[in-house]
This record gives sequence, C-alpha cells and structure tokens, in this order.
Amino acid sequence: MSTGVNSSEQTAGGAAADGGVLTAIDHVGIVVDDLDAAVGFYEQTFGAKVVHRERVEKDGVEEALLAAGGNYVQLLTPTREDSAVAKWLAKHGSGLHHVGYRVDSCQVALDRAVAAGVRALDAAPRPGSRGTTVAFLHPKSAYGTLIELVQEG
Ligand code: V0V
Ligand code: CO
Repeated sequence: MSTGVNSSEQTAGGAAADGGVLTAIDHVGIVVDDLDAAVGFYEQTFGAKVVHRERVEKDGVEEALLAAGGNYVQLLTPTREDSAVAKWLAKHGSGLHHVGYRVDSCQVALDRAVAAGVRALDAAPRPGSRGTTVAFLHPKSAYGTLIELVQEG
C-alpha cells in the first residue's frame, strides 16, 4: 500500500518503497572562476556558511560546500587545465553545472539507471567529496543535465 510521497520507508534494496531511489536533492554544483569571490557572494548576500572545503584530485576541482537547509550549494573551481570543469568553464563561463541527487545506495541507483538505458560516466560508484560515494550520468542521456548520484558514506 502506498504510504505517500514523503514516506521514508525503504525496501531491502535501498529504494524508497513508494518514490523510487532519489531521496532528496543533495547539492547543486556551480562552477565558478573565482572560488573565494563566489563564497563571499553567498556569505554576504545570503549569510550562508561554508561547512566544508576540499580538493578532489580525481575530478580536478576545489570545492566549497555551503549549507542550504539540509542540502548544499557546491561551488567548484578547476585545479588543472585538463579537468572536466576547466573545459566546461572555458566553454560556458560560471554557472550551474550538475545536480547531485541523494540516494540510499549509489550502486542500486546506478544499476537501475544503466538498466533503463542511461549512459553512466562511472562504471562503478567511487569516492566523492566529504566522504560520499558518487556516480555520474551523462547529460546527453538525461535531458541535458549532468546527474550525480550521491550516497552518504
Ligand atoms: C558537457 N555537456 C554538458 C555538461 N558538460 N551538458 C550539461 N551539463 C554539463 N555539465 C555537454 C556539452 O555541451 C556537449 O554537448 C557534450 O555534453 C559533450 O561535452 P564536452 O564539452 O565535449 O565535454 P566532455 O564530453 O569531454 O565531458 C563532459 C562530461 C564530463 C559530462 C562527460 O564533464 C564528465 O565526465 N563529468 C563527470 C565528472 C565531473 O563533472 N566532475 C566535476 C564535479 P554538445 O555541444 O555536443 O551538444 S566533481 C563533484 O561534483 C564531486 C566530487 C562531488 O560532488 O562529490
Ligand atoms: Co557534485
């Protein structure tokens, strides 16, 4: 029986019993050319607080994570010229780059997306920032949005 869209009831496989595998928006990823200036903008304009900063070598990014309720704004700037975000920044300038959806199991969500015909950018879940486990899905198979599946821990 359906328990409503806000139910957190879960199946053994990690999927929400009634609402699929996406449990929340974890973060919006915004690529910027000047990380400190962008952090200053969020602090001064909204009183937002930086809760985490990290360099993620695999992705070639430096990140500042700001809290927005139980979700995050992830400001990203490239740390090397050959990184995905450096390429994107050169092409588009600063702007919204990806959406991170929270899932209970990155593996379950990834398997489900791949089974549905979506092109994965990561063959298997891998480390993201702040100790998360993540996998990316190609924007060309997801209505023009780069999707990141984010599992805590
Ligand atoms: C590229 N395209 C995008 C896009 N990036 N469309 C929507 N959103 C984006 N972010 C489009 C682009 O306009 C082209 O379309 C096409 O895809 C091919 O793009 P490209 O410029 O040739 O770039 P590629 O193919 O070399 O690389 C694009 C992908 C790459 C998405 C494959 O960025 C990637 O592997 N991303 C996953 C890793 C990542 O983004 N890491 C940074 C965040 P047209 O012009 O052909 O129509 S790290 C992070 O968030 C972490 C660690 C975390 O949260 O924990
Ligand atoms: Co992200």
